[in-house]
Amino acid sequence: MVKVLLLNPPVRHLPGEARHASPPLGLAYIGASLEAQQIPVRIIDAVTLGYDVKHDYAPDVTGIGATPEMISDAVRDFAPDLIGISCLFTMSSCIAYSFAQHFRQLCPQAKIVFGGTHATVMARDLVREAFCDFVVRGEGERAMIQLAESLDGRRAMSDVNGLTWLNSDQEVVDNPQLFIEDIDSLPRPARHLLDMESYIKIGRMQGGAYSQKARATTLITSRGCPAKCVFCAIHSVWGRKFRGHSPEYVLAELEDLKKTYGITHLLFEDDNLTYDPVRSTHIFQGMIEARMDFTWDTPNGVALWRLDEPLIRLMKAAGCNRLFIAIESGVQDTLFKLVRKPLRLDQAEALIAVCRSLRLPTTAFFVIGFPGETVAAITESLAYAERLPTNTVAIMIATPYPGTPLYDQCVKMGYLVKDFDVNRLYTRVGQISTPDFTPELLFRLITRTQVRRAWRFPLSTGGRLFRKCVEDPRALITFLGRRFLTPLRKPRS
Ligand code: B12
Ligand code: SF4
Repeated sequence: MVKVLLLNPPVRHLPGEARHASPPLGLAYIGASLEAQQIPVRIIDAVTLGYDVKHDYAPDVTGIGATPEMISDAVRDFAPDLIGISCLFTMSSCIAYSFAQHFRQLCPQAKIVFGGTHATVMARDLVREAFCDFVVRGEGERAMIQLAESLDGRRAMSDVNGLTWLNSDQEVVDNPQLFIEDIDSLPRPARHLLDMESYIKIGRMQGGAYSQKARATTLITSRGCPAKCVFCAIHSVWGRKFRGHSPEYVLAELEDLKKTYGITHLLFEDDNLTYDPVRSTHIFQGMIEARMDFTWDTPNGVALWRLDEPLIRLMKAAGCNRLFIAIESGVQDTLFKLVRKPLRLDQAEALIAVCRSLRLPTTAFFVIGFPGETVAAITESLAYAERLPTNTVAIMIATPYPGTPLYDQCVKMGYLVKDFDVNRLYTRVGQISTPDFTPELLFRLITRTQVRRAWRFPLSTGGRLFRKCVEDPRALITFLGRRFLTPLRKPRS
C-alpha cells in the first residue's frame, strides 16, 4: 500500500507582515479521506515546526517555519511513496518548490504531487519541473485516493480526477477536473493528524489579533462562490457553484471541536458563510439550541449581499463577536464595473447600522488600485472608508494573482510593474501601475486615510494607536515603517 506524506510548507514572510499559523485544513481533509481508505498518511506542518525562527529559503526569500533539513529525519523515517505538497499562496510558492527539490534528493523513489490554489493555476508549468511529478488541480480528497490507487497499479493515470501529468511522450496531460458535489460525503478533517495544541498555543490564526486569548481554531463549512470579483483566486479550486455542508455536518464538527480540543472560539474561513440563508439560519439556531457557547468571527469576510437584519441578530445571539465585511470600494460604479462585486453600498450601510445597534464590532475590507480606477475615484473610495462607522477598516492594494481576471487584464494592458515579482504578491505590496496610479501613490493615500480615520474615531483601534504615536513619536515611526513603508523596499529581509 502506498504511504502518503502531506506537507504544509513554511510561508514567505515579508517585512511588516504579521505571522500566522493556522491548521492546514485542506491537508486535514485529504488526510481524513486517505485514512478512510486505510491508506497510511502523515502530515508535517513546517509552519509550526520552527515557528519562532526566520530562515532564508532562497536568495531574498525569508519565511517562518522549519527548513527542509529540520524535517529530513521525520521524512526519511516515514519513507513515503507519495509526497503531497500544499501550495496555496503564489507569494510562498518558491518555498514549497525548495522543499520539493530537497525531497527529490532525500527520497528519490517517492513521487511528488502538488495541490492548492497556486499549484492548480500553474499546473502545466509545474509538471515540467524536475521536482514535480504531478499536480492535482482543485479538490484533493478524491484525487489523492485515486492517485494512490494508480501508483499501486489499480487505476489508470488518466482516471485520476483533475490530475496534470506528463505522458510517456513527455506531453502535458490535463485530466478533467470534477467538483465534489456532495461535500457531506467527505469525512471531517483529520485534525488528529495535526498538533492542534501548537496552533492554539501560538494563537495567531487569521484575524488572530481578536482570538489570541481564546482556545481558537479554524473551520470551513462551504466551498465555491458564484460572484465574479476580479481579484479573487478561489474559483480555480472551488468553482462558482456554492456547495455547503449541511447544518448537521457542521454542528457535529463543532461538537467535536469542543469535546476533543476544548475549543472556545471559532474562525469561520468560508468565503461566503451566509450565502444560503436557510442553511446558515439552521447552523446558528443549532448552536444556540445546543448551548454551544462559542464565540466566533469571520476573518475571511462575509458577503453583505447575502445578509439581512434577522440573520445578523441570530449570528450575534449564536456568539459572533466580530464581523469582517468585504466592501472593497466606496464608489458604487467601481464596485459594479471594476471589482464586479454584487454589493450595493446602501445595503452595506444599513447592515453596518444594524451591527452598531447590536454592539457587534465590525471590520471593513477595502481594496484600491484596480485598472481603470482614477485617482479621483480612489480618493472618493478612501473618503468613504474614512467616514464608515465600522470599528476598523483594513485597506489593501489590488493584487494580481495568476489565474484571476485581474491578472489577465494587467498582462493584456501592460499594467504589471516593471519589476513584477510573483514572490511579493501580497496585498500590501502594489504590483500594478497604470496611467492613473503607481504603487507609491496608493501607499501614500492609504497612510493618509488611516491617519485621518484615527483622528476622526479616536476610540477606535487606529485612534488609540494614533494617540500613542502623538505621545511618543518613536511609536509613529515604528508603526508607519512596519505597516506601510517596509513592503515597498526590495525584499532583502
Ligand atoms: C485561511 C486562509 C489563509 C490563512 C491560512 C491558510 C492555511 N494555513 O491553510 C492565512 C491567514 C495564513 C492566509 C494568508 C494569505 N492568504 Co489566504 N486564504 C485562506 C482561505 C480563506 C481558506 C484556505 C482554506 O483553509 N481552505 C479550505 C481547505 C479545505 O482548502 P485548501 O486549503 O484550498 O485545500 C484544498 C485544495 O486546495 C487541495 N489542496 C490543497 N493542498 C493540497 C496538497 C495536495 C498534495 C493536493 C493533492 C491537493 C491540495 O485539496 C484541498 C481539499 O480539497 C483561502 C480561500 C479559499 N477558499 O481557499 C485564502 C487564499 C488561499 N489566500 C489567498 C491569499 C492571497 C493570501 C495572502 C497572500 C493574503 C495577503 N495578506 O496578501 C496571505 C499569504 C500569506 C503568506 N505569507 O504566504 C488567496 C490565494 C491566492 C494566491 N494565488 O496566492 C486565496 C485563494 C483567497 C482568495 N480569495 O483569492 N490565508
Ligand atoms: S464574493 Fe468573495 S469569494 Fe466570492 S468572488 Fe468575491 S471575493 Fe471571491
